[in-house]
Amino acid sequence: MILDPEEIASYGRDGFLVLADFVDERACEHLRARAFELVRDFDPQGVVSIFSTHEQTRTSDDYFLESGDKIRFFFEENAFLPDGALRQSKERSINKIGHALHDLDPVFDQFSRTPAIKQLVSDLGIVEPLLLQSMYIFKQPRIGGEVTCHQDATFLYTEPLRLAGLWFALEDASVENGCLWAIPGGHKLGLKSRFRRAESGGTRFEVFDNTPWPEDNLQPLEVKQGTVIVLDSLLPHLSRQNTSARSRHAYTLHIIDASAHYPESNWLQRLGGMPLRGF
Ligand SMILES: O=C(O)CCC(=O)C(=O)O
Repeated sequence: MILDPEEIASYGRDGFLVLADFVDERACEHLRARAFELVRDFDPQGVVSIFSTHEQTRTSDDYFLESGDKIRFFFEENAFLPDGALRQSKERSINKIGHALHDLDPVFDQFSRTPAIKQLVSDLGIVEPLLLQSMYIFKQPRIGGEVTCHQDATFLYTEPLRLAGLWFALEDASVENGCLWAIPGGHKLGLKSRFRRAESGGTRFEVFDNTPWPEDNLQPLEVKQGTVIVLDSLLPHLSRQNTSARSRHAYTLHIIDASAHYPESNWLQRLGGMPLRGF
């Protein structure tokens, strides 16, 4: 076991767990260097045109909805000028890379499938783990956009709920550069909505409870490089805009249990047939 009984109890109580020094500095820097290489080799031309055509909603929806078994690059909302050109370099414009880095890139595969992560996920009660989704989040200096309060189960729903989120700090994260914030105990409030594929194409939210989050109870999770934050699938969490001059790189991994049903209505699907894998 990696988690002791006290940590398991606090995870049950708060809905999150902060484990400092889970990943060593070398591994964090190796992943950062690999992300920089992926961005260097990425030709934004095709994607910029997708986001700047008249059919913007449909084509950008498709680019997103087909990304479950691909490595795709998503821009910050304010990355484009009115004529569709990037305001600044692509290196400073990308919000995140997703969503199958862990299966398609050898460096991300190795980072995601260590014995320590395997044990952590087992300690969380996931018996037949499948690595569903990975994201490299840049939270760019000055323009890194906010992520509004949400539960991960809204986006990655299973029946019954068997989903764990792992958020790895690849750089120090503070209030200044847009760290995570969470509502301790908020995972007991129930699932508020599901983000699903719409029958008519695109996506829609199915809302079960539209009362506002008790955001007065939000707590900042300021952490050092190498920390992993474990998130219950129902935990409300967010990150604010990065207004500082420092980036805040993070890597996230979402793992489900093969024994739970994964609906075809979830936005994230592996349409190309590449199977999900465990550790
Ligand atoms: O890293 C962030 O800024 C937010 C990430 C997040 O909330 C998520 O991936 O669910």
